[in-house]
Amino acid sequence: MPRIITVGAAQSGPIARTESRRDVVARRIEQLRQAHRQGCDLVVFTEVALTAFFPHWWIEDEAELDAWFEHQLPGPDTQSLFDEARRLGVSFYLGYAELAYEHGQKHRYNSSVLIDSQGQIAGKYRKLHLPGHVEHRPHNPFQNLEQRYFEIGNLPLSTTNVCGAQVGMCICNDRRWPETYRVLTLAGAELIVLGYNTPDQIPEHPAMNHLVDFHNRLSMQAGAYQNGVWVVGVAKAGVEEGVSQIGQSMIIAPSGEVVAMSSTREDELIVYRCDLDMVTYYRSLFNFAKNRRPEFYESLTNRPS
Ligand code: ING
Repeated sequence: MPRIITVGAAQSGPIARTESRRDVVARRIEQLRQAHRQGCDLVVFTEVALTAFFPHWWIEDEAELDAWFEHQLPGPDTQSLFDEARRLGVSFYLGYAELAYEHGQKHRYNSSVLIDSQGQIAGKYRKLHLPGHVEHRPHNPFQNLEQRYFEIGNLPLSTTNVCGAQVGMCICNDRRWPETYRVLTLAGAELIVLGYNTPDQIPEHPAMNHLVDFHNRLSMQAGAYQNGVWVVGVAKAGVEEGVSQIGQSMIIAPSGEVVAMSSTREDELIVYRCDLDMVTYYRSLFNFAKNRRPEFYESLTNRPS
């Protein structure tokens, strides 16, 4: 009996600064319903899927900054999303800005959760690889202040069983680091899900601008093939508060083939029936137990640079 999980990648178009969470949640619920109608077991939303990507602009006031974060999840504005997922029996991945109190201290993370078909939080992750900068760069056409607004995650890359699949989570820049896929795969991932906010230009590195789409595809296709794992990457796309972001939400098979890709930079759902037995097939090529030599890698990687 083939092990199939039907996955919906729910790309988000731009979210305006002035758009209420309630209105954005309504957009996400509409995608959830569309996915259910198309037989999805799991829906993957994007990074910071409930608001505009506020690291793109300078914020001085702490209260103003905190307003961009979820102080509880689910909270008053997001409970309806969890309730609808439970009613429909659909699991989902949600990227969001998390404000957490740990040992009485306030912390801010770029986070994601995996929600099971009962609407319960089954897994949680906090972004480990934070791009961007701390200082204001007024001469840039936009900022990337993730290193100012978020702390480095303090939760391990891990996998959770939802919809009968071992699912690993990561977020945006994490997808550019080969370790992300390898660690999640060694942790048993059959499917890796992630969201991203990726501008179509890099202010500090204009020479790379023509490669932004290629690097997006390359990172995830390589991660999928070299680890024999399904990869689902979901964009916050379009021109959001003046920042033009790529779309290219895609579902990638363990072969590295892109089996589905978005064709707009708006709210768009792409769906694919992912055969988890492909993971077993490709792992026969990449037999981690038999063919990896970690005892050599560690010595190589631990060499002083
Ligand atoms: N955004 C971008 C990303 O990793 C970036 C930042 C763009 C880094 C291009 C390097 C090159 O897709 C986030 N939010 O990580």
